[in-house]
Amino acid sequence: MIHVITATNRHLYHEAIEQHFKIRHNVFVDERGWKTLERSDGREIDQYDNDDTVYLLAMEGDRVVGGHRLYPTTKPTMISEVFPHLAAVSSCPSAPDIWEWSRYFIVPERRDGDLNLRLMAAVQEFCLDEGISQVSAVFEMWWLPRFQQAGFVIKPLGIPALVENAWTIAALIDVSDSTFRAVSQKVGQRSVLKRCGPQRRHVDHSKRLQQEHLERSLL
Ligand code: A1S
Ligand code: SAM
Repeated sequence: MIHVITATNRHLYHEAIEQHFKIRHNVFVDERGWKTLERSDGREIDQYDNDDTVYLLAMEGDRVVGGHRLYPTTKPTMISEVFPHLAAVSSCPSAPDIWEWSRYFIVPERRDGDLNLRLMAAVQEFCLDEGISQVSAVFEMWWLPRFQQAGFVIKPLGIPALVENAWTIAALIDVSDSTFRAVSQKVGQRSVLKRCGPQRRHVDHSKRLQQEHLERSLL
């Protein structure tokens, strides 16, 4: 199953979260060569890993085999802080019901297509459950046919540009019942998510972050 991990239930997943930071280092720094993310402790962690991050991690027993994360766009995001030029046609997304999606990975031994579909289903299921209507993301162009195969509807935020020699685009991806139905039919399961321990409502949380930011800026 794909576990929903946030600040409210993270105490149940300490080992899994640490394992996933190490896998991310292996995958994104060593395999993908994203050297700006290299850290001497072998854990890949950036400014979007904090109490507001939601991790959707695929686990087999205690072993993390894949995952991705979501981050509220009512806070500064990777698009607004690192890649605003990729959203030059529209503006950088910022709304309680839009979350930024990133760090999608599968361990090499599970790259057979099956887990990939479940991870695609997971983002749609989680967002539908939570009232999140779109996710924003920065991704290399080779994701486009992958999204199309999964039935995802994409709206570009700007024109593609080279990021470290890879053609990359920022886009919004719609969350919908029809997309979720299409992808979960391919998976052959109605639900792929597992929730343990205390949960929070994420759109409400994102609204609170927006309000706090507004109050701070008025001081
Ligand atoms: C992005 C942010 C997200 C929120 C969106 O026949 P093949 O091997 O060519 O088929 C491949 C390719 O078509 C394509 N593909 C995968 N990696 C590619 C790359 N680096 N460059 C160009 N094309 C690539 O997908 C097909 C299937 O890939 P796969 O690895 O055999 O299997 P699977 O199970 O679909 O896993 C795909 C992912 C991307 C999850 C896996 O390869 C992985 O974890 N890669 C490292 C992490 C990564 O690059 N993540 C994307 C950036 S976050
Ligand atoms: N979509 C990606 C993800 O899911 O994390 C990141 C965007 S782009 C496809 C890949 C490039 O973004 C790489 O060159 C990587 O070094 C850079 N990158 C990823 N996270 C970053 C961060 N927090 N700050 C600066 N650059 C980052």
